[in-house]
Amino acid sequence: MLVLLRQGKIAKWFSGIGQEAISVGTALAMQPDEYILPMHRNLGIFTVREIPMNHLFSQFQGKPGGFTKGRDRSFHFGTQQYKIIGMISHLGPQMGVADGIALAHKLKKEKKCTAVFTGDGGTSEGDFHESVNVAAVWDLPVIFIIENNGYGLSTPSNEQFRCKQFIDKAIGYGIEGVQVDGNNILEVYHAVNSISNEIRNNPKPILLECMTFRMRGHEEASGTKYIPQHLFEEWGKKDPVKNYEEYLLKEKIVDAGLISIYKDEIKSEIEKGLEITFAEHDVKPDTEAEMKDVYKSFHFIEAKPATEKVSEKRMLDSISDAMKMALRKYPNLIVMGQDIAEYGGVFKATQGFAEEFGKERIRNTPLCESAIVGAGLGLSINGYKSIVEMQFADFVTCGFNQIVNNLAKTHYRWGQHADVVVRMPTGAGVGAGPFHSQSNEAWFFHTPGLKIVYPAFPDDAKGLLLAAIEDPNPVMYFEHKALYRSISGNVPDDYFTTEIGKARTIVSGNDLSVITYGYGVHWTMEILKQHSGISAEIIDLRSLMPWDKEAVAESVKKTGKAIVLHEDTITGGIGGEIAAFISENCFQFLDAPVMRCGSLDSPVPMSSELEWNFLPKKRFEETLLKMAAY
Ligand SMILES: Cc1ncc(C[n+]2csc(CCOP(=O)(O)OP(=O)(O)O)c2C)c(N)n1
Repeated sequence: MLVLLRQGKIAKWFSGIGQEAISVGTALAMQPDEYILPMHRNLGIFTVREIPMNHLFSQFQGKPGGFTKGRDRSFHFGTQQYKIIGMISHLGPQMGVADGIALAHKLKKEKKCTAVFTGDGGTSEGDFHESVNVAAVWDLPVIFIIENNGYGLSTPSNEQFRCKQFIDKAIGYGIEGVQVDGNNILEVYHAVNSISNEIRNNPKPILLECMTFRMRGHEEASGTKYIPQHLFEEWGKKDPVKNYEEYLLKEKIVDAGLISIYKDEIKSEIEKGLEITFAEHDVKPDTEAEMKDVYKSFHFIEAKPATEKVSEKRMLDSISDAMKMALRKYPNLIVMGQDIAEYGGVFKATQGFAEEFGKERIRNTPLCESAIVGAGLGLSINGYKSIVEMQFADFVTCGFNQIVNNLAKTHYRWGQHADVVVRMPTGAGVGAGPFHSQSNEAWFFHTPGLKIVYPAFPDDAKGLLLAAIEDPNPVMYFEHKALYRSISGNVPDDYFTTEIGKARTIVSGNDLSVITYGYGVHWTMEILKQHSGISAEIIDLRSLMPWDKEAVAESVKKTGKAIVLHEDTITGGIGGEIAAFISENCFQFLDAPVMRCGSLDSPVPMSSELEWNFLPKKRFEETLLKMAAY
């Protein structure tokens, strides 16, 4: 590996020299069909699971025969075939994913253990705390393996954490911690073997601390100058490979001849693998294929209501109804969120769910967004669907990384879909101030790999939520808190789906088009009632990603004028994208400049006067009149 790296034949490699016993011992002790979630130093996981060398080399060199078709580097890939779920660069998120995988095993009553790795540096991330805590509370059969090698990049342990050893942290989580000499493969093997045997039958997490040392730099370019030389000498004597070889010789289990045969065999395996990879052509960019893999392909088939029966429902009841129907339809659907079980959620969207579906499926979570969104991905990897309720859309910030880097990118990177719907009670107009009122759909709009829906009416709320749950891709589902109980409408009683990506014309008109969504639709309807002389066409986008370009273009071509209205702050809002699209594609049909209307570029204020000054409703009326008169 070192030679290849120096020759520029592999893109990046993080050496595990000195730490091999941990990867190899763990992978040998785990059953071959149990998931392992490794880190950047765990080459041994991949080789013990017998991934052909050429696949690994093609991955490292970004060739088509790798696991990511040249899209991601080194060990940043997963493979269901070998039950290895690779990392994203952010390190800690792996642990929440492991929780989800283990939860799926537990729900399926499979006696399986999951192993996840972190470095000692990675334990400083919030994800470590959240994930270990969730695993502890939910009794998940996960081994959290900490490779304590004394450094996180260049930062020594005493600048990284104050605890003496990590097993002490286990006490704080109410779980067991085991410490082993990570340079002794037999110790690692026996520890993982006995822990996994125990937790397969008696599910619970265990923290396994492996004491070790990194014999090379963080990565090859960064060197090791910051590490005192004597440490290399001391740990060099404990080299796990050399010591084990000597032990096997001493015990007469192998002799020099056998060792040399093994080494030749391995060398030839490596060389053959390299030859195949070197002969392989480079990836050829194909834009269509690149875009196709951003999402898992999914053929939407509209489900029509079986009967014509309808009931008047509030928005909130409709959302609740959709979730109930989905829970009945999909036995593998799990709902997770804070206070959603007996309490029914802060908005009562899951009232009565725990009684009907049980607390295994309607899961109260600890107060942690990142580990739970990660667990959603883990559930998806292991055969489940999930809905994750953010208590308020604002709190998604704490699960942001898992959404934009894990849920959104996994399918593009290595073909694993993330079958997760994140429910986002959003929006202002409820006097709740800057942290319970934000419109943050634009954060996700800019992240390839996510779908976004945002219904404005109870029937769409049901049809779109059911479509989102059917869709195997990650969907951000925005539901406006102010509309929960203020808007009612007839909703089909039966199961039905509404296609994601299709706008709805609320009112037809000829003078101008108002393109909007969410609360904006209701503001527009209300204001237009006061201006009956203006024939405006209201387009409710309903879906923001993908959004219905055809419907927008068709309307603008007819009316020649477009206002884009949203509740979100104006700068960097979705309206900018829509306005740009109209300008680029409908310019010759326009009789006026495209106008945008959004909230002030300030945080959302609390007091009603300030809040309605912040929101664009009043300014929209002015814009409407200006546009009509243009
Ligand atoms: C969230 C995040 N911050 C910073 C980095 C940059 N980084 C990569 S590895 C690393 C140190 C990791 O240390 P440790 O977890 O102890 O693992 P080791 O490299 O020692 O095996 C850092 C800071 C990152 N990858 N992710």
